[in-house]
Amino acid sequence: MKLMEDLKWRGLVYDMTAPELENVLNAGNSVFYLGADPTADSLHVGHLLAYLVAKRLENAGHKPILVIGGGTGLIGDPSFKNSERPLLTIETSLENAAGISKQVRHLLPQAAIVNNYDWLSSLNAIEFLRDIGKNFNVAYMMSKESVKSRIESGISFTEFSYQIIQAWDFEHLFDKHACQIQIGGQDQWGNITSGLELIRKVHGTDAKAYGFTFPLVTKSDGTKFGKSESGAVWLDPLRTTPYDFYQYWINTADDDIVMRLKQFTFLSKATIEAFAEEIKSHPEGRNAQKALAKELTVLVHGEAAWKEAVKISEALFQGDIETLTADEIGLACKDLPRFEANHDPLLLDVLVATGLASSKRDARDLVSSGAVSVNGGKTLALDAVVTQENAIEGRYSIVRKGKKKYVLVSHTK
Ligand code: 629
Repeated sequence: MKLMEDLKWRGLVYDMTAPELENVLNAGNSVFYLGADPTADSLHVGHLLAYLVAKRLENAGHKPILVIGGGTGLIGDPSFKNSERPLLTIETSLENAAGISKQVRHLLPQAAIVNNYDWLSSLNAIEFLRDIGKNFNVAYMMSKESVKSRIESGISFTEFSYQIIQAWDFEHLFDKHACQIQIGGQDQWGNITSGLELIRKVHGTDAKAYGFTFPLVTKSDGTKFGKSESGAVWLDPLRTTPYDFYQYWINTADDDIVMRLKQFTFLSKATIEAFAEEIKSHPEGRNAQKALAKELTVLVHGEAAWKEAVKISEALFQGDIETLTADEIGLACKDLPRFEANHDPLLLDVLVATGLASSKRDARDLVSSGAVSVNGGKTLALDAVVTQENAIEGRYSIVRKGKKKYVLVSHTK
């Protein structure tokens, strides 16, 4: 399948600045670029789609330049934002840039990665206003959909100038690296077209340069993509554990799963169409979700992290978490009722305190009827103590009522 046909089938084409870009993309030998501002020290799953589109272009023979916006991050992109961005310090912007460069390198190991601080930081005010600013009409800048609402509600000259700075990046890459195409999400249309405006002013109206945008990722229930109860889903394993990352994708709604497989995986059309059938006939197997979670967890965190996430998920599902290591239990059980024990507690007290038993009397009945186990072993003694000595790696004990109800005793002595 040709690149454009594949991108369309995957729902990854929002807009293009010229119809001939289809042929340029299908030909597969152009230089293109994608930028990201270092507003945090990690990318999140919202960014991931953009880098996957870049990878698709790369796979089709195009050469990516990935711009890390160490310079633009100091200005703040106002596109579709309803308030002014807080200014980053230079240190934070460059530190964050280093963090996301590493992630980007991991996603596209072959790509050229550049930081626009390297060329933007030496630009002086006179050059900026004479060589670049002179090419922009203020009415043109104000008419952009991406800043329109802010013209009324308030925008600093700093953020208003952002589109010119991003435009200069494009012109710089066009001029110095023969970069003809900029890609970005639909929110980037205004900045991308400003770049084309500048390229045409500087290099003439025949200059061959193009913009390509992909759509925002949406969810069928109307909630925001890329957010879990605990906030954004990050690529950094210290911010979002690989297990939680895996869980995020596993929890994709049946209504969204086919679209998500198209956008976020490199699985073939035939494979995805088979999943589309399966989700209709056997949704309970959640095989499509498992495939999506596998592809992305392996891509971002590697094979071993994916295996561990699967192991934890299965242990929770089958109810044998006693088979996990202490670290895995820590990951798997962070949403379980937890009893923090700084001394060895009485089993009955654990049952009552965590709500597994409604009263001390209920707790006694449960224990003497054999419904309670500690770390997989049945406990009938009413004076049983949950000891650190017998805990898994000295850290956790699993107290279970029946098959599926359990709490975690965390030994903190
Ligand atoms: C300098 C900076 C450039 C070109 C682009 C940029 C960054 C751009 C931006 N992008 C978003 C970001 O950094 O703000 N001004 O968070 C984000 N992007 C990926 C997609 C996007 C976009 O990183 O383009 O649409 C999200 O899907 O919002 O010379």
